[in-house]
Amino acid sequence: MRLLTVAAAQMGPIAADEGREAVVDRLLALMDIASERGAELVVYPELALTTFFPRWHMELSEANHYYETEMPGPATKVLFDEAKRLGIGFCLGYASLTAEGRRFNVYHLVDKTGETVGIFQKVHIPGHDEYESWREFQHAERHYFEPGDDFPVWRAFDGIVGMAICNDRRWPETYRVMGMQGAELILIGYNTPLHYDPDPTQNALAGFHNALVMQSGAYQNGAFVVGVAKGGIEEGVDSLAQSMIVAPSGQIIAQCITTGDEVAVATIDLDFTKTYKHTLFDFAKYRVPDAYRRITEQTGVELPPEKI
Ligand code: CDT
Repeated sequence: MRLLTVAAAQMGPIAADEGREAVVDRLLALMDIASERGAELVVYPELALTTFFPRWHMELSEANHYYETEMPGPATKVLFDEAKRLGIGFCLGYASLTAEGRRFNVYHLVDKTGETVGIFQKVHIPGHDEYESWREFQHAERHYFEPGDDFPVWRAFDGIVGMAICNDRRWPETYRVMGMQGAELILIGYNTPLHYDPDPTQNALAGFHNALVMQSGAYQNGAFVVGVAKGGIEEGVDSLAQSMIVAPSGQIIAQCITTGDEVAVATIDLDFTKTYKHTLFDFAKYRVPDAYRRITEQTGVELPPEKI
């Protein structure tokens, strides 16, 4: 058995004027609760240090204060210090502005000794680039972030760990690319508004779709998935909560029940991944790459919109 106690540290809303120090205090409180409950890894949401600023369209130069230029920085060092003191790892989502002026939506994994394991850059950037006046609120992630181009995995926490951010979780390739590298534990943070302007018929299905994709991704790749929300009504926009820990069986084994700051904990056995990786989803034995290639070649054309 390779037992690991993991915590989904869900956050409620972060107000636009809530300073980094106040937010970090909340992260520390969640970390302490997780640690008291035996967690060795605490997983925070996407963009966990600020409000979800892509709901507003502004000049990039006006948005700079939402980005981190160093990690740890002056406000976040205490999080690294406390985690090291407690001997707990963590995964933190934030907006990153690099020295070269590049902007990414990242997930940063830190081990129990306070050392960085890896930094993942969100690949599937949803929403739009230009201001769109017809929307109730903006989702201008494509204005604020460039996409990453990889789903790496890392050996950490005695297992093989991968990361994804929010919209990435809706795409089967996200899990499969990591699954092909043996991922046993996939960490996912999200901010999912409950109102989707391009097609409001999807609004009522937000919770269903959230569970659907993470449970399928876990099951079809024999991996544990930890999905962590920033939920509740933030600056007037209601977002999905329902953070969850999913087993390779596809079953939800822990889930948050509020829309605020809350910790859901589960002790998982990373060896349980073999139950699926070595049977139904034995990739080496059952995948048919030649067929997939042929099908992709045949269907890999872009359909004009009227035919979709
Ligand atoms: N943060 C994020 O990626 N949210 C998206 C909203 C999609 S609608 C633009 C999500 O997939 O949940």
